[in-house]
Amino acid sequence: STRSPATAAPSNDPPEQTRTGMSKAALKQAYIDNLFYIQGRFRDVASTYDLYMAAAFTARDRMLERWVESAQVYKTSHARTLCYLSAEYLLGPQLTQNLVNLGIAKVARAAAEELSVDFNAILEEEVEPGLGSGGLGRLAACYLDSLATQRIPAIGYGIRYEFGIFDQVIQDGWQVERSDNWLRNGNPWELPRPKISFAVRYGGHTEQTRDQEGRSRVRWVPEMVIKGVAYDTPILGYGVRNANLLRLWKSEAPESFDFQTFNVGDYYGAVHAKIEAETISKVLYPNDEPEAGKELRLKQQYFFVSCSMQDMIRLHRNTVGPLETIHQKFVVQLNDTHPALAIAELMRLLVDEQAMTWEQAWSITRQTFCYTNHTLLPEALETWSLALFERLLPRHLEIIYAINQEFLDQVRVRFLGDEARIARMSLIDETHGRRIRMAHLAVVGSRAVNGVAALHSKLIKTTIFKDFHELAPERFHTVTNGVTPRRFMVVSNPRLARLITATCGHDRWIGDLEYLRDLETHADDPVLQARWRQVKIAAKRDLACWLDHHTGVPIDPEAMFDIQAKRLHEYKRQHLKVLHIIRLYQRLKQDPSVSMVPRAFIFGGKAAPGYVMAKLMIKLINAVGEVINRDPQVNGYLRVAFMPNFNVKNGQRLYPAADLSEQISLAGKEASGTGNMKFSMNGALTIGTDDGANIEIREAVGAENFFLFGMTAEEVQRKQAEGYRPWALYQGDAELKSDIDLISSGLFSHGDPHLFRPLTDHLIHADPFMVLADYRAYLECQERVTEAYAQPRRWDRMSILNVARMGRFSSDRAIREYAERIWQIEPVVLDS
Ligand code: NBY
Repeated sequence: STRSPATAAPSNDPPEQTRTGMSKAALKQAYIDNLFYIQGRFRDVASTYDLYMAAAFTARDRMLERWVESAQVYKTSHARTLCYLSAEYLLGPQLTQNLVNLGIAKVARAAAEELSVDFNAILEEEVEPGLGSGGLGRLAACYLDSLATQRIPAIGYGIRYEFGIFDQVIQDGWQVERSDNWLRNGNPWELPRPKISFAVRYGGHTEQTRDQEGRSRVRWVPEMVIKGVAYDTPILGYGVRNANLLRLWKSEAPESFDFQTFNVGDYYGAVHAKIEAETISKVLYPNDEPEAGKELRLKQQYFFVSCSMQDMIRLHRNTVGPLETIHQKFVVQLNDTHPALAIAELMRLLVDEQAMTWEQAWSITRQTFCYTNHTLLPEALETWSLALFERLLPRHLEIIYAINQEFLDQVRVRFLGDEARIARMSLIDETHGRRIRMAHLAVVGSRAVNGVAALHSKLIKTTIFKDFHELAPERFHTVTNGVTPRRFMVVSNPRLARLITATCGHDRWIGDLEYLRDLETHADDPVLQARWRQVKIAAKRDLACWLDHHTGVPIDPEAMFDIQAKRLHEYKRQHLKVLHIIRLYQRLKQDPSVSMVPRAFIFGGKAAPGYVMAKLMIKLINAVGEVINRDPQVNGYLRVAFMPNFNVKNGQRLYPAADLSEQISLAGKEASGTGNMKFSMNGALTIGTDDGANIEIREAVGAENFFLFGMTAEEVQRKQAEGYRPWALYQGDAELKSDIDLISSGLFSHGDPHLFRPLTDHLIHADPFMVLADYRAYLECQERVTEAYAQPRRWDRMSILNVARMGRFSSDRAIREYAERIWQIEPVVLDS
């Protein structure tokens, strides 16, 4: 009957195991049980949403088993634990990822299908937690996956934003932001921990007092107190029993908030305080560069950092004990400067609340933290106005002053009388109104500092951190970013994964990506090449179908898929790509008989809501697309589509379908890039500049399998020092001039010559990212791309070799490097 959960089929599992059994029969039974006991539904009336939730809980039960086991083993082991502090985690959809890491992706699908559940439909139902804005947040998510896979005990700490990165819709070619209410249907992956909560204080003033022994102490009398509550998400490793923990903090008002004020009759005041407390974790700031002076953002940073440091101390107390050894048990990795306040907060907790001496607290703190820098753009380095900081965190300002004084005294000893150097290195910038330099705090308070690619690490030592490098060169490291092959190959490109496994004769590559090398000897095999092409065309068909449905742009899957997907930013130079498209368009219009490889240009990416130029670039892409796509004279050769709402889920549709990956930032500006790795791992060839991790990808796959163009970082520096004059380039290159002039003519703006003027004027007169300087080299390089694509066997070989040689760019390798060189943390093996 339909009144109680049906029995699926006789189970082969021992009875005590059925709840978390891994057989198909056990999974079917668990699925039906969860549908019934959690969703309160039986099969016939269950909605797709109910079916998704039942599947999620079925996976979660199995995850919890590993999680509890890991927690028990970690607790008794003497291994160190890594605390990864990040304001962002861009996790993406969880269900398939977790099934893969449980090792039951196939059998779970079969079980669902035997229950007549359309598995693809339930996957579409899943909303992703978009708790990040771009590469930095996604890197944190890849590292969580690899930390567990590499068996490193780790806790990811962050913020449980109620609203993540906005959803992007395109209206009339413009980006429109829609709020992302990702929690509206509930989140099956998290466990609320109401008992794990900490008070977080803001504002007020400090007082000098004495303790019982008569030592002088500081007491902070805050103006506002809120609390942070833990929400835990289990993170599984692949091919291991280890499971780690992502602990995100939600802000709430303290329980007692209303009574005090309510009793004196100020009910609205009490409600207001509650709203203010809840606001702190309400929304992610959608910028991929800091926006100066946002008070709420500083509150957010302090909020999660304070909860995390208090939690770390609590955990240490629960297990090993004496606070003096906390740096032996924990390492804290700062994902950029957003959590750098943790340095001052740990000092405060140790000195003010645990009555430790300043010297001992500083020694412990200095041995605990490590800092990763993710940007070289000087304007993107985070600073806080001193006035705001003092108002919100008066005690932390005192601590930062004290750290600064001690630090600058040391600098003075080394560089006697070099006051310019002192001013440059100070934690306080006195040149733009008084501001706190978070990057300097992060460097001074850490035992290791690293960049995210070889070039980037070299550049931070010679530019933004030059003085610090001269002072303590041994603290500077490099760890090139990586991405997880579980999500970006196995989950998102199952056809390719199957082909690789069949060709290599094993699937060891999933847990150790260097094994992709086994493909190399098959690169010229015509049978493999034919299958390789079939896999690519199938992915292209899927994407074309999705794009047609969501944008109305029909794309021929036989065309070359030329894709640029990343945040919209001038330094990433989406407009350089647009100039290339316009050039091809003009060539075809002038000579319709010109031979051309059909190309589909596909863009994806969000613009920061306040970044006017980036939003205008989106409009330009769509405007050019509109003209080209409806012009029958060219649209057999050229198509332009803008994928709306590029996020993890949609990214997973793009990477498998790309023939050509666009990585065309101005050399020296892209710290690493990680999309470049995702594309290449899926068999796309890269056209790219000498920038970030492109350089290392090219080295790995072979220069002959990579399309390099443009200036080097050194040439960029030299040109800028000489005085860069884009106007002369514009005047001196007739095609370049005519491409830019076509934009200014109004052809793409229904006759309005003004719409794109801010963009074209900026290119001609300022061009800070030197689009015009690389234009010619880019066009020429694209000719080489066309030539290679016209020789399918050559292209296939290059594509296979790209995949075969991408092993180094697994986040597993990156995490092993961090663990060995920076953290000195040993893996903890769980048996059974
Ligand atoms: O980090 C990116 C870099 O641009 C990219 O080259 C690198 O591969 C990636 C991982 O290392 N940076 C990035 O994504 N940054 C942000 O998303 C970001 C977000 C917020 C703020 C600053 C940067 N903020 O200050 O609010």
